[in-house]
Amino acid sequence: MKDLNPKIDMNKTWHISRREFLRHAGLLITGTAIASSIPLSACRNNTEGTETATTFQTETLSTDVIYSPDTLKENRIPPGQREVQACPILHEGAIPQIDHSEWTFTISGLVENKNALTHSEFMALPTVKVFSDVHCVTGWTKLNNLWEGVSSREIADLAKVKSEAKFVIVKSDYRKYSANMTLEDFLKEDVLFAVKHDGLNLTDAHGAPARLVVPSLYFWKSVKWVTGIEFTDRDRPGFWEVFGYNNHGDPWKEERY
Ligand SMILES: Nc1nc2c(c(=O)[nH]1)N[C@H]1C(S)=C(S)[C@@H](COP(=O)(O)O)O[C@H]1N2
Ligand SMILES: [Mo]
Repeated sequence: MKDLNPKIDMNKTWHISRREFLRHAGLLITGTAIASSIPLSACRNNTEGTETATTFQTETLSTDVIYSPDTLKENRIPPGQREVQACPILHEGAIPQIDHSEWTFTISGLVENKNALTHSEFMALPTVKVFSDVHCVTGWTKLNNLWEGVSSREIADLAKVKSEAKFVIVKSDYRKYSANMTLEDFLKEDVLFAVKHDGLNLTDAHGAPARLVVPSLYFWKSVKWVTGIEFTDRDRPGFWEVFGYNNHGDPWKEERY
């Protein structure tokens, strides 16, 4: 059985070694297939320097914000999780260099409107704001995130999803990352393709130009550097699900591996 409780330092000097990352993956892979570099990071450590992100608290939010239901719970820390203040950066491989003029968002599968939106077309779509918590399967929880971007429902409306579709695969062409979920989970009100976090544009490290955010599931489902979505009638495991992660990933039920 895999180690469900990696001994990761959850202090502010949060750091995960390559070995721990591999343990996180429940894998023993050699070579360069999986690299990790997860430095201590505020959410903004690599931008212009003068910007400081606001830490939003529930009571400071305006009325146009969608509250992820879990943020209204009295206990917001799921079992086996620990709250961190830092803003960890976690992914396999290197941060892709994305030229926004080349980036597209592809809508495919069981839809009436197959589409490939350019960056400016995507950015012109109506946006929503969502306030959510984030739970990584490695054990860290980051509360109070304010996301802004295009809701999953907006994308589904644009796509005109056929009735046979029951699942989605959200993809990043960069290093072929993907995550699967039911259409029902995807269409929850608090799911969005975020382009901003805490009031500022997403950084490259956190998935710019757009990342999925699915607050009700472990954060591995929240694909960074997203490049498209496929609607399907058959479920197909994504990047980590292939390696034995739980197919669903509900943090409150500890559906980890
Ligand atoms: N494209 C891509 N998206 C990804 C990942 C990845 O490796 N590649 N890792 C996932 C995991 S395991 C986590 S915890 C979050 C981390 O997001 P953050 O770096 O913004 O904290 O991104 C998720 N999305
Ligand atoms: Mo994660």
